[in-house]
This record gives sequence, structure tokens and C-alpha cells, in this order.
Amino acid sequence: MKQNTRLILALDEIDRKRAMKIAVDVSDYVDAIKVNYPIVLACGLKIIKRLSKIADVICDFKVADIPNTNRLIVEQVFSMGAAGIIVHGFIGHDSVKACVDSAKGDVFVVTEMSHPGGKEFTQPIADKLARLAVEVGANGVIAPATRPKRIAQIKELVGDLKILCPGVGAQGASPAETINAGADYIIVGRAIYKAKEPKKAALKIADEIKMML
Ligand code: NUP
Repeated sequence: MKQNTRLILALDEIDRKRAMKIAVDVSDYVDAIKVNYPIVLACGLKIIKRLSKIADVICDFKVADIPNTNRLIVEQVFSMGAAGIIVHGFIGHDSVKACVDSAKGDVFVVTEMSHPGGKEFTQPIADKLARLAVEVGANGVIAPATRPKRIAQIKELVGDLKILCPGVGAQGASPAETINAGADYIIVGRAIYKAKEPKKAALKIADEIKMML
């Protein structure tokens, strides 16, 4: 995945035409487009292929199963042209390793989740999940933009692994603080795809990121 604007669009828009238009409009300002279940359930797996023609696609499927099932899921995702996949770490080393071994692109491991409930169960084990990501040879981790201090702490644990941070915009975090804390990429959904002019919204965030580098 390129590291140019450091902005990743979380395209949780379920109307296919609108989603494709937004993807084209913001393509100059994003390094990748992240898809999650909403768009894939609404538009079908082919949306991954379609979006891959516009930008690198990361599938945020938070894969969390036994090693064999994880492998089967990962193979399907990469056969559709995805560039990366997001997986859960709490299922253990063997299951995450199965993802890394079968991936034809980047694997990112969720550490502490960005929403308030992320403090309940993911925060207490987040450091262990970050270490697991390093141990199994993942390419990066997901850390919460809503808690910049945690980004910095997780960064200490993962060294060269990339840190991708959701939580900017609708969840309240700012691009500047997130970059300052050590994020390599910022993941933004609603603040872009729900904006009246998604292109302008993406440009504004990309500019804010640039100012901090
Ligand atoms: O901890 C996480 N928080 C989070 O918001 C891990 C995630 N993968 N996400 C995803 O990032 C979430 O599912 C959504 O697709 C995106 C954030 O969207 P928004 O809050 O900017 O609209």
C-alpha cells in the first residue's frame, strides 16, 4: 500500500452507484479504500474488484475463526483483488498466523477498538494483541484515534509495523492529534462519505495530515 496522503477512506456507503462515485472523486486524496460488511453485503463481493481498479482495497472483515476457516476466508478475499485484510487477534496466534500465511497482501490486526466499548474487553488485552501482530509477521495493526496516548503506547510495541487509526471525524478524533501520536494512516468514514462534497472533505483531511508531517 502506498504511503502518500496517509488517508484511508472507510467506504461504509451501501448504495453502489454513490459508493463508486465517491471512490472516484476522492481517489487522488486517499492511499486506500477500506470496505466493511455493510457495502459488501449490500453490493456483493464484486465491489472489491470494482473498487480495486480505483485504489488499493482493504477488507475490514475482522476475521475471527479457527485457522482453517480463517485461511479459506483470506483466500476468497485476495482472489477478489484485495490488497489487505483486517483480522482479530484475540482468537490466538495460530489463527492469525493462518491469515498471514495465506494472504496475498497485507494483514492488519485489531488491537484496541476505537468506540467506548473498546475499553471493556479490547483495551485490557490490546498490548498482547500488538505483540502477537509482531510475532506472527503481520504488516500492521489497527489502533484507536479516539485515544491518541494508546496509539503512542502501541507504536512502542510494534516497531516497524504500520499503525492504521480509525476514529477521526464522526467518532470525535482529530487528524492532527492522530498523526502526532504516531499513526501511519488515518481511517475516515462518515466525515467523508456522508459529507455534502466528499471530495472537498477528503482534501481537507489530507491537507490537515500533510501539515503535521
Ligand atoms: O476500532 C475500530 N474502530 C473502527 O471504527 C476498528 C475499525 N475497523 N473501525 C472501522 O473504521 C469501522 O468499522 C468503520 O468502518 C470505520 C470508521 O468509520 P467512521 O467512524 O469514520 O465513519
